[in-house]
Amino acid sequence: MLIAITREVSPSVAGCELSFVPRTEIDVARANAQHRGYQRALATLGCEVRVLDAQPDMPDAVFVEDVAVVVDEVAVMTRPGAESRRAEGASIAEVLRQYRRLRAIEAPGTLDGGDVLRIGRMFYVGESARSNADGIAQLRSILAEYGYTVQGVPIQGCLHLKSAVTALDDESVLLQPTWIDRAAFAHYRIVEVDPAEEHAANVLCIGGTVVMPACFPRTRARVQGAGVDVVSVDVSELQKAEGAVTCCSLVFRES
Ligand code: CIR
Repeated sequence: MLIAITREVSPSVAGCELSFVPRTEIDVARANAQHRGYQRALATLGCEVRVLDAQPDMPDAVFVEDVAVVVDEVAVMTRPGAESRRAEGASIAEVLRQYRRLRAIEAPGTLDGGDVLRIGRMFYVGESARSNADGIAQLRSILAEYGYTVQGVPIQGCLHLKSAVTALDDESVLLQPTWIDRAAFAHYRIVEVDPAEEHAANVLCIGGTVVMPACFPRTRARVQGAGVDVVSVDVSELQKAEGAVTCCSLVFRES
């Protein structure tokens, strides 16, 4: 059984961190409705969806992906790069403790889960404004204990590594070539986003199907053309908070 941890949208989401997206008004009720649609999509794909209460004082707390990295053997609590987000992990740690032993990234390391892309036994980690060399080195040393390899990857012009590249399956990636060097992923089959859909590289792969935002039909066609099944969800309000589909859940095997 797959567990998907999610958290309701904070009523204060309008005060979210923004780096590469201009601030526009967010309709919180609509964001919540879209978020429920996202949760339904995960349930349809076989996840047991857990929904944590909103954190009224933490605008970005819906983006649970950023506070932990979960593998079969361990959950690593991150230390998010944005100071405003450092308190989000405590309640997530309490839930993850029910499933995994916990480790943690310590200061001065910083790491956002959005920078961490797993493909098989490899972890690619974005060298971003949110994840520093110390945080990446700590993750490398923790995951090496379990036989995983961690490799830093430079990105430019976007928030996280997974803004620029995500996995379609263990052999294929969906990539935005203006934000990341294709060469780092040359040994995978590379599907590029449609040039008209700048933010389309963030998709969430669950059991062979990818969840992606509904507003990227051209890239969806490319992904389907590569033989990958797609489920589309409308997350337009969450995109205004610089989120997308990977960031709204932590998905892992129950045991
Ligand atoms: C932030 O800037 O931290 C949030 N407004 C968006 C985080 C999105 N996280 C993700 O894609 N993993």
